[in-house]
Amino acid sequence: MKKTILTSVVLCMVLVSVAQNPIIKHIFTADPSPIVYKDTLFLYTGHDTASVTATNYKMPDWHVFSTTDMVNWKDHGALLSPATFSWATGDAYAAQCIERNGKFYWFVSTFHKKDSNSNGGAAIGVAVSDRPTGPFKDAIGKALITNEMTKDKPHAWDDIDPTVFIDDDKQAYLYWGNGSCKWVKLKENMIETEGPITVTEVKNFIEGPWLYKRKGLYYLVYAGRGTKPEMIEYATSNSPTGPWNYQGIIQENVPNSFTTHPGIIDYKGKSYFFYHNGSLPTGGSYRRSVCVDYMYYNADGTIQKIIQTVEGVKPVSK
Ligand code: FUB
Repeated sequence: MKKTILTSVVLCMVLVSVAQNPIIKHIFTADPSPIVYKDTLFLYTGHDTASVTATNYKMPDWHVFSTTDMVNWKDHGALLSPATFSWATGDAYAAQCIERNGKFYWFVSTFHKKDSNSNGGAAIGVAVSDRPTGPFKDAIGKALITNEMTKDKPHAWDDIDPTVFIDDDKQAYLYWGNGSCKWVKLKENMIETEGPITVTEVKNFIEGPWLYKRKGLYYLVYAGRGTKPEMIEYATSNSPTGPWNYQGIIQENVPNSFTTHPGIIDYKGKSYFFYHNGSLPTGGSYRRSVCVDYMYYNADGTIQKIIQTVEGVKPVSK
């Protein structure tokens, strides 16, 4: 009898220790955005707090987590919320933080109050800090992108989901959008746009773009096929401004969530794909959880299908 109990306890411990996904289990998290700074991987996420029966998002703030071994995650807390932006109201949608010249710029999507600068709707703001874990303050004092700046889509939430990329020539690009993909150059100060906003053709694009470069090729990875639960698809280009050549689906639907959202990073010699699903107990489309799995490239630069696992990734040395 004693032996059976001991065996069960050991088995449970083994199962718990191999089940890394979702990587954050004490709160519901969404829209992952990783960066590496000084040997530490920092993960910026949204925070779902909707009730089990809710039919829409309730996202009060953005959180920061960090790891040095890919399996132990430190929660630095809710380091930013729409309340930081005097012009903002409503939910803390997808965001991405990026470092430039020792400062950390956290580009966020939230919603604009009705005031002299905007008639409301989704908007993109920027918070800045000297450290990856804050304190963060509004970098501009107004929104960087308002609903009025893009006219191609009639719905009020088309200006969400910022992704920022700095090219080798130091030019920064902001991509974003829901229903259509838009981009604009950023000045070196990262808080002003430069030149016109362009709407670019990206097959099956719905939302959640993630822009990066690998071995001279530009990648635009995004949530697509929004009429069904979302999948992650991607396109490549020889230029950060396109044209974008559609390459296919890399992640099928995720368990128990209508949306999914890519965040991609290389860390300590491996490529990682962050996303969210609804797999925690009582989880769902408005109670999502961030996961991570390996990402592999073929020799020609195409991305292999992401294999979603409960095990997640293995520890790397600190
Ligand atoms: O989390 C709110 C919204 O759901 C995000 O902005 C989208 O990318 C989708 O994940």
